[in-house]
Order: sequence, then C-alpha cells, then structure tokens
Amino acid sequence: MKKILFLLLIASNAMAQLVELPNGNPIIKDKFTADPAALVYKDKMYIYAGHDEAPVKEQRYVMNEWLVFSTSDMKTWTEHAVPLKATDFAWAKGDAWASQVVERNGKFYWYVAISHGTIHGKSIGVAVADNPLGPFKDARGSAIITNDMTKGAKISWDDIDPTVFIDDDGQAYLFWGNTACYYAKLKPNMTELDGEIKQVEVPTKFTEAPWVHKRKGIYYLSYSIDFPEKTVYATSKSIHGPWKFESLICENAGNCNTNHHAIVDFKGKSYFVYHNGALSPDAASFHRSVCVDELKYDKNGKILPIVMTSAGLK
Ligand code: FUB
Repeated sequence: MKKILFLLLIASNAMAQLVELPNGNPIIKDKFTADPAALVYKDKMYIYAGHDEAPVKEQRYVMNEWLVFSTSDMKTWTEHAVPLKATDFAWAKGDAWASQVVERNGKFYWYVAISHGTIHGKSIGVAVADNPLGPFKDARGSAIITNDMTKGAKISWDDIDPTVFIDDDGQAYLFWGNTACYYAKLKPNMTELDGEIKQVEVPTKFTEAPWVHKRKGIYYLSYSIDFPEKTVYATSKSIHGPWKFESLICENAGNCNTNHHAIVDFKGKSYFVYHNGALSPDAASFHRSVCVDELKYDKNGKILPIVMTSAGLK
C-alpha cells in the first residue's frame, strides 16, 4: 500500500510539471532557455536545453539545470519535469552549459559541459537514462573529458559543447570544443573514449557549438564562428575530414552574443533549432530563448540560409 501511494505521489508530481506551450518563436516563453539539442525518437522530437537563470540585468551565466521539451506535431510543445541538474554530477561544481542527448540500444546518453570540481576548467560529463525524459543519472562518476586532456587552445573552457554522432556502421564520435574543435571515438558503451583525442581541422576560425549530421552520404559539420556568433557549416566525405567550408547558415541574432544550434529531421522535414535573445529586454546574452525554424537544402545538398522568424513554423 505504501509503495502504491509513493508511486501515485511521484506520478502526480510529474504530471503537475507538464505544461503545454503556445506556438511561434521562441517556442518556450515562460522561462529562458539556451543551447538546444534535438533528439527524434519514435514519433516525437525532444529538445534538451540549458536553463538561463541569471537574475534580471545580471550579465553572467547562471545555469544550474537542464530542461526537456517534447512535441509530436511541431506546434505544441510540452515541458516535462526537470530531468538533470548540475548537482547530479558529484565531481562537478556547477554550470549546466551546452549538452546533447543521443539514443543507443534503448538507452539515452546525455553529454553535458560542466565545470569540474577539482581539475581546473570546464569538462564533459555523461548521464544515462532508460527513456528520453529520464530520470538521468551520472553514467561514470567522473568526467569523460577534462581540461588537462586537450592542448589545442590555451583556455580553461575549450572542453565544452559536446555533440555525439553515430555513423551508419554504429561507430559513435564525440565532438566538442571552444576555439579548438576536438573529436574522439566512443566505445559501444558510450561512456568511454575509444582511442586518442584528435583535433578537427576546421576550415575557418572556430568559436564553439559543433553539430555533426549526415545526409545522402555527406557529413555536415556546423558550428559557431566569430563573436558575436553566427552559424556556418562545412562538409566532408569522411567523418575524419578534410572539411570544406560551405557557407553561413544563420546570422547573429543581434541582441545575443552566442548562437547554439541543432539540425534534425522529423516527419519528412528538416529543422534548425537555435537560441536568440528575443524575449529579454536586457542582458539578452544571458537570458536566451530557444526557437525552431525550417531548414532547407538545395538540389545539390547545400543548406539554404535560415531566416529567423517570430511566427515560427507554419
Ligand atoms: O550557455 C553557455 C555557453 O554559451 C555554451 O556552452 C555555448 O555554446 C554558448 O552558448
């Protein structure tokens, strides 16, 4: 009986946190959200985002947790209970920065950028769950990447913005970086590196926010460039490069100095999920909002520039 009451309590708490959100950009209007990553699983799209919690007018990142939203029609978004917090990584000391969730063999792996508690600088952790809404738990009890493992940039925040791509042959790759872009193979368990860390020869300057996807046999590496940031992309016939610069995908929003995106296909269309400062009257760089617009390719597979809209998807 006690067990049933306990389960009912958990279920009612989870239900209480389900919120249906109105259409249009930004797709989340009741709180500030940043660094979106998208996952398509079964008949839903999930967006995982950091929560910008800086007090009004404070010009700094205050990010303690990650959030998850889902849709089955790209019109109505549902917010779910908070699935992961920076404090869920006992070895870390906070800063719930950019992240991505991928699915493998029915498990969901959430790669996050976070400040390490004892090794100076940012690091990457991985959490795991049995379903896309969690609950997620630290999968290793330690960071998979720490600042002392990479030497491509002399800064303490070059090990951020993880993104994972699983190729058609089942090999998974972790890409990440700021100023320098790195990649490494992952073992099938998704929680350990398989071999050395290599530096990606990005064909332009690189700021951060890499995202890798594949379409019709071509690999696409999209990333943020400059500061304030714009999103550009390069292509390659191999995940190991060489990468050829293609073009700009998305201009800077104007009122927010970062741009962080995901590119994903869902129900026959492609989408560009990103953030801007549309909802914030001030400190918009630290009060960001997730938006979605359609992404289109021309007949040669080139990505057409995104026009940010407030109307959102039709
Ligand atoms: O949100 C904190 C940092 O700002 C992210 O890790 C970067 O991609 C940039 O959006």
